[in-house]
Amino acid sequence: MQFSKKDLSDEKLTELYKAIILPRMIEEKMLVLLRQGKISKWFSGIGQEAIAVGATMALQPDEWIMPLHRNLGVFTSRKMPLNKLFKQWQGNKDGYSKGRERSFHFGNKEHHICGMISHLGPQLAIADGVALAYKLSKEQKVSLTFTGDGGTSEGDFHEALNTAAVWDLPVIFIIENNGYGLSTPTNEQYRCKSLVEKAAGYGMEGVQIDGNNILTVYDTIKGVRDYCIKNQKPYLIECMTFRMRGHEEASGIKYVPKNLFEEWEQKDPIKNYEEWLQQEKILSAIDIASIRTETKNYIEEELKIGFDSEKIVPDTEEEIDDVYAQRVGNGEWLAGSSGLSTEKKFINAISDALEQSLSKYNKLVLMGQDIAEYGGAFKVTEGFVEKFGKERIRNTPLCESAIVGAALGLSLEGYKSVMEMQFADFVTVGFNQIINNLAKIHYRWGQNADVVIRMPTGGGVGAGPFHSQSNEAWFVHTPGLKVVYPSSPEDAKGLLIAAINDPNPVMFFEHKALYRSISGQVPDEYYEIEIGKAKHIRQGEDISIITYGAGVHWAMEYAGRNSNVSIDILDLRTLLPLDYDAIRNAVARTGKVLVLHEDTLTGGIGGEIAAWIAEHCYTLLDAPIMRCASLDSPIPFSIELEKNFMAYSRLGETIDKLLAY
Ligand SMILES: Cc1ncc(C[n+]2csc(CCOP(=O)(O)OP(=O)(O)O)c2C)c(N)n1
Repeated sequence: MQFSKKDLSDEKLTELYKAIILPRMIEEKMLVLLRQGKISKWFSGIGQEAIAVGATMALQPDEWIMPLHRNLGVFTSRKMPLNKLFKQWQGNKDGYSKGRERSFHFGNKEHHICGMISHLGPQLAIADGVALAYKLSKEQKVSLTFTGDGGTSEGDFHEALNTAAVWDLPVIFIIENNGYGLSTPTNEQYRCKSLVEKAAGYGMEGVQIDGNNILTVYDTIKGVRDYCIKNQKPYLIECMTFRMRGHEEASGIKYVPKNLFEEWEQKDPIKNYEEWLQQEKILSAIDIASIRTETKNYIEEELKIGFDSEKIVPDTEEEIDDVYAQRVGNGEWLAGSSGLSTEKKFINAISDALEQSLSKYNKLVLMGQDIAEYGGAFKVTEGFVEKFGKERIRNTPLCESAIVGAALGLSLEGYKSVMEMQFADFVTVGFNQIINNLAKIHYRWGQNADVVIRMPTGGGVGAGPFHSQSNEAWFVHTPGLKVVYPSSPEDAKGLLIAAINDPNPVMFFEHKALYRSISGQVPDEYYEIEIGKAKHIRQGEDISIITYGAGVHWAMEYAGRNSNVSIDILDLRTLLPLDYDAIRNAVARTGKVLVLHEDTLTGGIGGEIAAWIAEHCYTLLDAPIMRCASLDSPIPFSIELEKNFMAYSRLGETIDKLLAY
């Protein structure tokens, strides 16, 4: 192995030595503890330390890194207290995730590390978002993210690299090519000669380097960092290395030919560097022995603290409380006071909320397909580019997953973002980021995801199975998200402003059929409507209809046409969290409840509401709880079939059934 000192001082070379032996010596200790049953699972990075350590040392300490499961060297080189890391690995309350996450699945804002989720791929686009924040704030910084050779096959790799290239983002993408993805060798993973060839396909520069040579890694990444900042461009680095142990300690290595271990043992990053330091007389054998003793003592001392901690006593209230970030100025919602209002269509109320929020927050970015000059598929953002510029009103490539990930990255740097899903249906290709990254991050390690995803949803427009679905129930089942679904222009504006103010990820459903068919008085000023508060919109005595979105208009229309029935209507407005007090009051008012929604019946939120009423309001009921929902089929294209599909077509008969009790 050839080492080149370049202009590095002996102190720097020694610092790098100390940094690279720390993760190795910790791991050697961990393997002993694993055998003793003191920790449960371990993914080894032995033999690959030069990459994590070299990369981290080449960056500034306040530049974000997105590491993976073999990158202990990132955590140690950022000087995280070892005792706290030990607590983390044991699932201790005083670790970085209060015992909620395993091994390296956590992050920490103070150390600018955004840990992975189990799914390989999604962390790449988070780096795009961080780099976008740096770019918008004109900071001289890069973000750096890791992937394995296996991870490069994920669609997220493609989306993240493409977005970084198109948006000219200063991101360093590092591939740790260690020969295997679990048991899959590289010849079953990709067909190009080397992974760095992929850089050209994205229109970015790339280089393949020896990932076992700490000086090569350090020097390359320092240079690449300068390049990315100066040119405002991403860069791909393929680091060649080898996984010297099993995928994880329990999974064995039978499938790896023995000679490969022998070959790579000769290229061990620590042994080689140590020998070179001695040859060059930078460190003597005595120096090395003393550094090793010092490191060993440090690990032992920290272990004593780390292993001397109490077992977790679950606190249910804390578990639930930590799912969401607290709203700033919690409890005080900004009510309008001027009394001035204008008649507006639903769609214009949405535009109003966005426009006023963009004026209020310099650090608010809008992202979506065709939202800039074109104004979006529904023209919600028409004219915004002229007012707020293309930096903040961002057209995105066709890559929902990367954009949701980038939104999370923006949030790490204190930005807010609103992403427009062109149609709510397309959320399926950004699903993983929403469900697993955005929704869970606050509970996992206390980081919030200040993101609103606008979801033009629903049918009645003859657009067929992939442009008309109601998919709100998918998200209601995911703790960590908020799900908002307004039915009137006034609510749409106030709720969207509140959603943008909320530090949590909010799925904001906008019914497409209401965009231009519904108008109402909308306050001119900037105001909020409380998230989680339903609205009692019609007083009645015979039955209570609990509904939201288009259902509110169906119920109102039916009540208007049938003056012989006294119908009480509750508009839920927010589906997660539900307003249980308002639901109870609605039940109490009539004793007969119908839950109405456009979403299909089975697994729809109506089932949840009905179950809650049965459990908590049984004595208030005079009839079974009824549900009226759309057919349990995909939503069809033909207008006749769509009408038949819709809950509305069975509303009258369901009400009659209920009244008959
Ligand atoms: C989306 C997804 N699919 C499958 C897995 C299971 N899995 C965990 S690690 C791994 C191999 C990863 O290989 P590579 O990206 O080369 O990284 P390495 O483990 O070699 O460092 C697999 C298949 C996963 N975590 N995420």
